[in-house]
Amino acid sequence: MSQSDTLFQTRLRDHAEMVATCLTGLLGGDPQSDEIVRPAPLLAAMRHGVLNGGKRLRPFLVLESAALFGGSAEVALRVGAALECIHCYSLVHDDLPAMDDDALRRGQPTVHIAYGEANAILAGDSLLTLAFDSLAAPETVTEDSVKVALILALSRAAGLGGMAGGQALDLMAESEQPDEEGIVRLQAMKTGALIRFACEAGAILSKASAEDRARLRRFGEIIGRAFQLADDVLDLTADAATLGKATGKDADRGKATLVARRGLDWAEAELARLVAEASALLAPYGERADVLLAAARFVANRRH
Ligand code: GRG
Repeated sequence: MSQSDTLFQTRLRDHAEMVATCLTGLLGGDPQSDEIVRPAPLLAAMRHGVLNGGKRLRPFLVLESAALFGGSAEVALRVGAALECIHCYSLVHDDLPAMDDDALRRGQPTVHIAYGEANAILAGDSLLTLAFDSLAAPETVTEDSVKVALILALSRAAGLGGMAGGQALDLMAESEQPDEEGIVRLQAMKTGALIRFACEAGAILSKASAEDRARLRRFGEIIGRAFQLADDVLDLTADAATLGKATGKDADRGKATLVARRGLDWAEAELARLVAEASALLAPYGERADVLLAAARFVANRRH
């Protein structure tokens, strides 16, 4: 393992601890101003869906892309925690019987198994809202133009033309068999959009130049694509105990993935190509981008 890969592992672990502390604070029992009460079963379901491990990769990307441009780590942490709320909501809803119907997530019972379907739906709804609450809160970002840019970018990444829309296309793909372009597009929306936002957000909150922002956005698109490709490889090759969730679901549902169409050898070559593209993209930042590049390698090579 190279020095930057070791540094990446340490930072991923350290950042995850900070993110968990921040999320624990957001999910406290006391109502905030203008809230009336935080119902205990709903709060418990939300906490189960959020404070149950997870790599916290997306907040890591926010923190590290902000660090690249000298942005505030405190702000990046709160933006990353907001993003993690949306990621966790998507997992809670994705696991519901009407979607992927999963009983296991991060090695534990899914939220609807532990707290019932109604609480799981409401937990997802409340996490989505909490993310924007956290972004809008005065202690997260003080400058209005930055705050609005973050809220707009996250809305576009999470909603109709982003993650939720990608999930809809994914459900349609079970019966409509999209072509490769269609698969790439739906994956860029379903999985890629939040990862793209994670990388771009660091540039936004640091008030980086338009050129730097576009570069980080492209980096996010590339690693988002690598993330989904690696996930499809894992769905085909890993066992449920290693992953902490069910596997083989894509094939069971007749879902078209690029790996199923092109094969594992192609997928490995494509992952290497994406890492090389990411590396060329961040070359102008020199050593300062080493940890982000280690993140790209981690995403492409992850086996759990
Ligand atoms: C329900 C609106 C809605 C959207 C669901 C993200 C998503 C869209 C569905 C999840 C399906 C899935 C397993 C996609 C593969 C990529 C993915 C999001 C994997 C889980 O992310 P990790 O590995 O998980 O970052 P941890 O547990 O580390 O947070």
